[in-house]
Amino acid sequence: MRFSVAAAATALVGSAIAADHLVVVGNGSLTFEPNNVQAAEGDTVTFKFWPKNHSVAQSTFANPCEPMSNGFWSGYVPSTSGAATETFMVEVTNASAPIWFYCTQGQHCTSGMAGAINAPSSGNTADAFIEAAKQADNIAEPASTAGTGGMLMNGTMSSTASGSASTASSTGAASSVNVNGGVVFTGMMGMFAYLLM
Ligand SMILES: *[C@@H]1O[C@H](CO)[C@@H](O)[C@H](O)[C@H]1NC(C)=O
Ligand SMILES: *[C@@H]1O[C@H](CO)[C@@H](O)[C@H](O)[C@H]1NC(C)=O
Ligand SMILES: *[C@@H]1O[C@H](CO)[C@@H](O)[C@H](O)[C@H]1NC(C)=O
Ligand SMILES: *[C@@H]1O[C@H](CO)[C@@H](O)[C@H](O)[C@H]1NC(C)=O
Ligand SMILES: [Cu+2]
Repeated sequence: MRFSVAAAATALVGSAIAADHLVVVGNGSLTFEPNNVQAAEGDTVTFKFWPKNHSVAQSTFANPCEPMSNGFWSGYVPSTSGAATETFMVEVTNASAPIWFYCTQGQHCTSGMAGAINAPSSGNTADAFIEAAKQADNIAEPASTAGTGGMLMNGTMSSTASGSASTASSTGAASSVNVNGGVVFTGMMGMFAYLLM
């Protein structure tokens, strides 16, 4: 456990200048806003869910509405009014590698509910990806557990909590974190221990 705590402390220091980028999910339309987040390495992206019952899953440019193997998955985050208290955060570990994602609910993906992190401005652009999503013949949802590859949080993060929360990696570890005055790490220490082995 001592190594785990050291790793957590290092991550805290390292993430002090990392930015968090908000993605508004389904606020009155079947969209992610913005639909192409520009994020630096170490930055986090937080998805916030408006009604009705959306999700975000990582896919590939080639298959926009199907889960990428070992990709992230929020699970469904329903809301009846305004943003759900539950949010999903992923960390960008390589700013040169575009990350593609979509909503797995019903026909949302083929309605264009898809987006990207660091999509290039030519070639495989975010617009081209969304157009491809609209043409997709197949929509599938991940078989993985809600929270895979990121952190599900329930509540508003305080400024002191944001640094530690951004230590979530998108390597497939499922974490559930309750931010309620403080941060409760669930599975995080195990994840650090794993990374150090
Ligand atoms: C949600 O949509 C409403 C209506 O367009 C807009 O006024 C509001 O600013 C949006 N909220 C966010 C967080 O984008
Ligand atoms: C959200 O959608 C999923 C998948 O369609 C469904 O299983 C779940 O029951 C829905 N949740 C609510 C609260 O509607
Ligand atoms: C980052 O992504 C780019 C583009 O996919 C890849 O060429 C590069 O090897 C990746 N870097 C690391 C450290 O994984
Ligand atoms: C989030 O927290 C609230 C208040 O503690 C609780 O009522 C709700 O069930 C929680 N939601 C989830 C998805 O854990
Ligand atoms: Cu949706």
